[in-house]
Amino acid sequence: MSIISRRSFILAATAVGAVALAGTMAFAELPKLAQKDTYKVGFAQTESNNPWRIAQTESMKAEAEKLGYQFVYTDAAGSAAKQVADVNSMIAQGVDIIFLAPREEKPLIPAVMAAKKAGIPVILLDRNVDQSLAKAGEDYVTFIGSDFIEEGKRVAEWLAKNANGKSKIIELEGTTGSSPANDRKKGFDEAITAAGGFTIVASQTGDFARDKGRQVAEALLQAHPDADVIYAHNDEMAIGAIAAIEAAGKVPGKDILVLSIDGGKEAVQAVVDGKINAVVECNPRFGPKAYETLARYAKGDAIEPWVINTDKFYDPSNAAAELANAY
Ligand code: GZL
Repeated sequence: MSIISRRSFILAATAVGAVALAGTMAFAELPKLAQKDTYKVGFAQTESNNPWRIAQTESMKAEAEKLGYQFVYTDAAGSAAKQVADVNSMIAQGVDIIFLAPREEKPLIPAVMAAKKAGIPVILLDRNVDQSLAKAGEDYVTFIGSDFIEEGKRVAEWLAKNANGKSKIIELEGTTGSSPANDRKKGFDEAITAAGGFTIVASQTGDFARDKGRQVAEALLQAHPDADVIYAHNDEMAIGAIAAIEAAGKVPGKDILVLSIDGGKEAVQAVVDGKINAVVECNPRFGPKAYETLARYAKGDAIEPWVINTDKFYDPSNAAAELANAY
């Protein structure tokens, strides 16, 4: 090989190497967000099967409109696979940023990575992804949401203080594989076990849905007639369980304690009425904090890996006074 052709070969090889490295580096970098007067934002919702999710969507939409942002919305109707496709469609539409409420922790990883590869930053809302597969600050900007382990723990701590001898627990779990279901179970089960004197006689998913919650509660009450506590991972299933308890000829809140998480108006009213004994709030109004985090990120602020939402607590001591503020 002549000197000239050898030299040009080395230059060419170096250039190819640099491009490949740059390409790899680009995938390793968290996409940035330019500071602009307006944005085209995507919100990939998991489903609209209950008041909580509807309130979350309304908050995200209303705040975007207030800011004059273009709002691209999709509803996965309860399918993680469709939610991945929804994110891919937002990428194709060239949104500036994607807000994603991942239905389950693992199946939405490809969506997070596809957005990153396309140079579009993702902010996770309300539900998280599996931390062994994707990381805040590397693969997505941050997770904005409640501490679900703490929510489950707070329910258990209230029960340990107020059970008055009741001890046989039926647990109605949220959507299988979702971070709120996983962590509300972990937080409650660990704390109630540590308290001693309680038994979880059955634990089954009601998919965060009212009617499924009612059906599962009916079946489990028949299988466990000695059950005297129902812990539901959300209000919808707790309200379904109330119907099941009454169908069994028992008094909810008295014969069988009912504990819940979310704190929607209907559940807080049920606390006032004595049918639910205590509820940990999980506020769905994400809009203000979501777009405030967008603005901070665009400005170049370092965003904490978890922007934590604080949750209120409702029981007979404050439910009537707090009812007007519930979502
Ligand atoms: C919690 C959220 C849960 C609510 C349910 O952040 O993901 O999903 O607790 C909703 O009501 O379906």
